[in-house]
Amino acid sequence: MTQATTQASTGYEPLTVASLPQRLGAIAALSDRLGPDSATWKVREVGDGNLNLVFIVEGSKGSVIVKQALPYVRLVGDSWPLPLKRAFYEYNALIRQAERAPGTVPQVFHFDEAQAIIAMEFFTPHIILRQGLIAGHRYPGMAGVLGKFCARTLFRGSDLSMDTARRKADLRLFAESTELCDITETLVFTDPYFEAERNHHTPGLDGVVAELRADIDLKVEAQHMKAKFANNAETMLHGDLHTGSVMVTEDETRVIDPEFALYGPMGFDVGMLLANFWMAFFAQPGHAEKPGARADYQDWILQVTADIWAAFQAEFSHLWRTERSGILYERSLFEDQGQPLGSEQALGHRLTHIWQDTQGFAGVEMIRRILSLAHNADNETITDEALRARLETRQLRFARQLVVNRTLTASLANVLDLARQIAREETP
Ligand code: SR1
Ligand code: MG
Repeated sequence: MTQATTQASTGYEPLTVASLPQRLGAIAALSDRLGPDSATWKVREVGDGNLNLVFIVEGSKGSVIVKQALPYVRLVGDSWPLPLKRAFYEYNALIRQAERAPGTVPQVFHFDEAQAIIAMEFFTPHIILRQGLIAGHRYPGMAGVLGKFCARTLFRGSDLSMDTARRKADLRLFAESTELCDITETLVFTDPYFEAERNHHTPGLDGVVAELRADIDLKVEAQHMKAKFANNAETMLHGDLHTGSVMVTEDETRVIDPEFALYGPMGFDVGMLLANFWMAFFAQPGHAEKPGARADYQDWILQVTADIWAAFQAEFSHLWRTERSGILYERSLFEDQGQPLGSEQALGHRLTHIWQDTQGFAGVEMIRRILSLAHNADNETITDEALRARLETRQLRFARQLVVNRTLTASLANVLDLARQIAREETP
């Protein structure tokens, strides 16, 4: 891989640990927080994601995160170019999420579109949730925060809440984020279902992978999920809401990294989030100190997913009853006509629709994290390859059921029963 080069037309240049203090030292929004003498700032590059440079900058007064987009996919190299404009979408998503779910996302201190730089609040001593789940840590208030975050951002970014002019302006704005949208369309919904060039999987999975790719019902349903993703601009999504996009301490939960933000179906964010907890659930035997040591912890993870969904439903219902001011299901048609039951009926239908989509999107997310390009550390850090293959096989079987049976599974309790049952079965 060669390093990103200066882009002559815009003056874009990637930051380095050495150049950052001098390049950003004159920005008052940063020196106010870090201290005026930028030569004394301590800078570390900590980006371990798939796409960007991420620096922690510490000064005498405090610390900030400086995130800069690279003109290519970091995970792959400069053979896969990617527009810098994704920083613009991330910035726009962050300021909207801050309005819609206050206190949950990093505050932005400075944005430079030409340099694709966002300087923002550094959450410390928080860690990435995925690492906490691998280590077996519990986070008591997390489910409530995540459920509310989804309900607030998804409801308040939709036609249920926004006026038509602002909603359509936002739809136009995010519709231009075509390259990141294309990444999701390709890596999540298409590549897993055939031998795409960028795919890879654990060697012991060859048999089950062949079975899945021969499974016409699964393939058709996965394409129905892709059609929903591409055609249903219900709300502004985070777009990449996995456990690597959540930072936690025992008392605080924060959501980061919405660069994949786009208008899409509500169930996409909820489904991706629950999928990543379900993958953490199935992967636990690969991290157990001794066989069976993580059994209680697995129960806790499943309970978290139940609590997220319950918090989501409760908050979404509350917003439906108190903030429904957009162009859909207008109060003038229901409450104002003395028909509050009509609006409750419609709410029930919307929640059922989101629940069905949630299952389908959760299933395709799990499948792609095992078969497509971008895997997750829950599975990848299991060094015993045979064990990893067994645990991933269970995830694939569970995911297949979610996608194919999403309209038939009545409740989340049924889904959790299925997870427990598949986790108990010995995989051939
Ligand atoms: C090429 S980017 C691969 C993945 O990383 C991001 O976090 C998204 O999940 C994307 O699908
Ligand atoms: Mg990310």
